[in-house]
Amino acid sequence: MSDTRYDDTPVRPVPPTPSPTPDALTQPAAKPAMPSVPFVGGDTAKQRDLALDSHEAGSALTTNQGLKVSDDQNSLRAGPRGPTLMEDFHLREKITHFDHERIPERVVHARGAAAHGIFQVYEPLTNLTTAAPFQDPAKETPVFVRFSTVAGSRGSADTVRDVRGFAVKFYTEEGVWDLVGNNMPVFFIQDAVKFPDLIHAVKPEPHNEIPQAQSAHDTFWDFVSLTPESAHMLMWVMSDRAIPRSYATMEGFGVHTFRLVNAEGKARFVKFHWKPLKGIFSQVWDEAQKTAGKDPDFHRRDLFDAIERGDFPQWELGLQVIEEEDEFKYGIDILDPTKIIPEEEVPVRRVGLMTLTANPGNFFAETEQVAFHVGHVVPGIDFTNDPLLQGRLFSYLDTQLRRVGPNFAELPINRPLQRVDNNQRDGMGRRQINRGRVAYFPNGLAHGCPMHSPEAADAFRSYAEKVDGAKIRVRSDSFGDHFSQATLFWNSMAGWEKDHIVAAFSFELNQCTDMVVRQRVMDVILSNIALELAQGVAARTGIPLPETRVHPPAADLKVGRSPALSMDRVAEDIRGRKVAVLVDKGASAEQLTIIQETLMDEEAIVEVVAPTAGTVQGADGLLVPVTRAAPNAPSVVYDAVIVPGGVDTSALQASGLFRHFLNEAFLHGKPIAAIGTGEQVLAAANLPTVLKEEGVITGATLEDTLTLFVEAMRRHRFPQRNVAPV
Ligand code: HDD
Repeated sequence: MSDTRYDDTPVRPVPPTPSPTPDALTQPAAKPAMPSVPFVGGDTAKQRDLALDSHEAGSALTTNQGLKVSDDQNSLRAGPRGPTLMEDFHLREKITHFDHERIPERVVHARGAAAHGIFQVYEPLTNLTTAAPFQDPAKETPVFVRFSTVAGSRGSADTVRDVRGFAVKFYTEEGVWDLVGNNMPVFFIQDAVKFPDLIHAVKPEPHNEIPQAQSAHDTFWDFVSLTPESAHMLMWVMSDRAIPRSYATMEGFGVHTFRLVNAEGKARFVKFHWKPLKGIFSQVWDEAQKTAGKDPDFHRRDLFDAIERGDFPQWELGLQVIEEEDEFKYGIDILDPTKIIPEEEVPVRRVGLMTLTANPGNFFAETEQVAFHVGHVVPGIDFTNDPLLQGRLFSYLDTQLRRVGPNFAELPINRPLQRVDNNQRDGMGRRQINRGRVAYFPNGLAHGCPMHSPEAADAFRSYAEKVDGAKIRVRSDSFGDHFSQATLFWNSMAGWEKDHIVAAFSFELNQCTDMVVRQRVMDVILSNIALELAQGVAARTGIPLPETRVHPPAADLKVGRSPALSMDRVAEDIRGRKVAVLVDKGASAEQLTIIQETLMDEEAIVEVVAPTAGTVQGADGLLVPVTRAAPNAPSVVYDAVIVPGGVDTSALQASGLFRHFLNEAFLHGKPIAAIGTGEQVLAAANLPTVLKEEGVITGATLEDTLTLFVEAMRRHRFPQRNVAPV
């Protein structure tokens, strides 16, 4: 085709453009390989359902009206250097679609990542509930799980200090059930009417939109210090629970008390828990802040990569079941979402397993458009009068209508597995074609269809709770104790956890500039939780301790401990943990192989980090392939580090990057091991080399080093080095 194909005017030669010619686009030299479209994965009923919407690989590019496009890379113009023509419908369609690509981000929980999976109950729970996922151990219920931070916008970093959302959509054969929880079992407020205030306070301040994804600013602390019911939740958010190592190492909680209802109509109260099989582990604060810069996608990447390599994250579902007659037995109001029922009082019964097995095929279509709603329940699950839950029942439907549109339930990721049939009609983006003239009930013209199901055992019927009360705007007195459980949390922490909480409160308050706000947090919140906590924060912030306590001193109430609240634990294994092996020329290739094999047998991920990418010349003339160059491999993205020996480690010893790597790993309490001459590298980094009890392993044979190293990694961190967050 000539340069004058759009008009006859000869043109001056122009420099060659890098864009392919139309011929090159239509006549590829060889048939291209099929694009590897990530399959929506797995073979659950929901994934098969989603596959119906996938497009065909190898198909021709068309407009949205189905016209084959001859050239998608040059707009239609009057001459090669002339103006673009309005007539170019393909250009306009492509650009306008692009202009409309975004939907409003979630007002909270905007930043998230999700995966598909399955849930299986261990044994039938028919005595407790008719809910479909709990009837048959042989049945796999498809799930879609979205994890999120709360305060940050869509592009914010994963590792900020925040609550994490833990929302599970069950596609049951009786409809969709959403369990929309968090990684903390309580909430800041007791009544949904306060939610807009809470979120306005924590979001960036409205005059300058600062700070992003952080609670460390005046407006948040102003609000919570005037809202003492937030005291218990503040303890969780200032603990390391708010900076998880990964989504797979977080607990999840339904927070509210719900109801389980069985076939006889008998109801019991229930609290839902998700217990991660990989254990509960966190980062430390300095590490989390640095990770936010080095790898803002840290959690999203961890989830995606783990699933891609077949290391499927798993959680057991746990239930705390309370008989109706025991409603008032626990000294708290079970309708109060700022309270837990300690696991030591009502044990968590583990009833089933959730496994995440497949990544979404398209982030927008699935993770962004998924629409959760606490009101999506199935027969056998019901609500309680928790005033926070009651308000949520309104908010979620409303937000989905605004964010995703009136027909959000028809989108592939949201639609139930069952056929939907009712008289709701039309609205923007309607997919279903409802034929016929009848869109009302009762009708005779469609023989009464679609019909009610008064007799059907699997129809939803609300639990017939007796309600009788005056219309009043008051909070029950039973919601009045805001501090005992905050103190319980404090009492249950290990020493290092307390240190981290003191450091977190101090960091946040030192970011606040308003002296009245800072003092109020001390007077109203901290001093009423524990004197030791208040003293620790006072010492680091300079905020004076109050002379008298505003609230009755909770510490004087007989508050015990709940060991289940502590994260001071050892994991069963080191599956999915990431180890850096630091090498440079002269490293022992033989040792490296043994290290890799041993750790990979434990299903850890081993990456060889060297000053540059490519390969390094190891001892014995062997070439060692490098996974990542040191500038691309910050210590914060690894859980542990090991330095093999070699003929000559002088290059490693001299490397500033490696010295920094090792020091940072030490600061963050990570297991560190060195073998043979590798110890010289630790010494060159000025690290102590005799701290076996504190996770620095030296002076042992290769075999013993690896045994001790795996053992140390099961403990995750050595906070007793006591250098990390301060
Ligand atoms: Fe909420 C999203 C969890 C209280 C209003 N919430 C949202 C998500 C999670 C939670 C995990 C993200 C879902 C997703 O991944 O798409 N929210 C909670 C928990 C709460 C809670 C555990 C307390 C126990 N939320 C809460 C209240 C209100 C809302 C009291 C309003 C009165 N939440 C919303 C919302 C969001 C939302 C505005 C924003 C985006 C969305 O729903 O889809 O409706």
